[in-house]
Amino acid sequence: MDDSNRGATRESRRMNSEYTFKIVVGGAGGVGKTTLLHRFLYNVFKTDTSLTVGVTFKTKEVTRNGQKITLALWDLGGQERFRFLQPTFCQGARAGIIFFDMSRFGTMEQVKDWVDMFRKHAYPAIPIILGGAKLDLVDPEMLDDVTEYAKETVEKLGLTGFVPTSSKRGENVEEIITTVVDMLVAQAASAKEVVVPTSAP
Ligand SMILES: Nc1nc2c(ncn2[C@@H]2O[C@H](COP(=O)(O)OP(=O)(O)OP(=O)(O)O)[C@@H](O)[C@H]2O)c(=O)[nH]1
Ligand SMILES: [Mg+2]
Repeated sequence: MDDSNRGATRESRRMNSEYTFKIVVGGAGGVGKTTLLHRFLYNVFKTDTSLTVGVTFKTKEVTRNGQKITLALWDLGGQERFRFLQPTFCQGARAGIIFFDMSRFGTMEQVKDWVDMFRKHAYPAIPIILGGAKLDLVDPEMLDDVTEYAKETVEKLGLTGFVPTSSKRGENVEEIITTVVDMLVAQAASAKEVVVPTSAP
């Protein structure tokens, strides 16, 4: 376990959380990952983010259905030059969110590389949500096409779903994270229910 993971676990114990989930957030440079996480954490649309050098890491406690959950959110820098570092940070992740910029179609091209990296370095069946960023910048005439394209990508790459978001308007920011959290809680709860048969005497 690396230092930040240890930190998250300590934090989780201190806050008496039932679960700690590490979530990795990827996607091409400048698509809006840091801005979305900032909006989620502080409910502020920050316009002066600088590019993420390597990775940043934040924890937040959330309550879902009366359960306290500690989220360890890993914001991976999207610039190509940091790509060689990212596999290390994927280790131990329970879920991933990969963003593309809905106003820059080209950023979708990198989604597959991020999917491959999460599957290889976190675990093969890691649930991954495709996040569409900057919904507020999409030309309304293009919205149907972008949505269609995103849904096709979800299908083609076997992802869990697509959530369009706008950090500027605050649209679906909370929802994209809670979708992941609820999925992980359900997964963890069903794992707990598995009864291991005792061997016959
Ligand atoms: N209009 C609009 N601009 C946004 C939105 N989200 C992010 N931006 C802008 O997009 C730019 C890049 O955002 P970042 O959050 O730094 O992008 P990033 O994905 O973290 O980039 P890297 O750290 O280089 O990987 C910033 O100028 C943001 O203000 C949004 O929802 N709407
Ligand atoms: Mg960033």
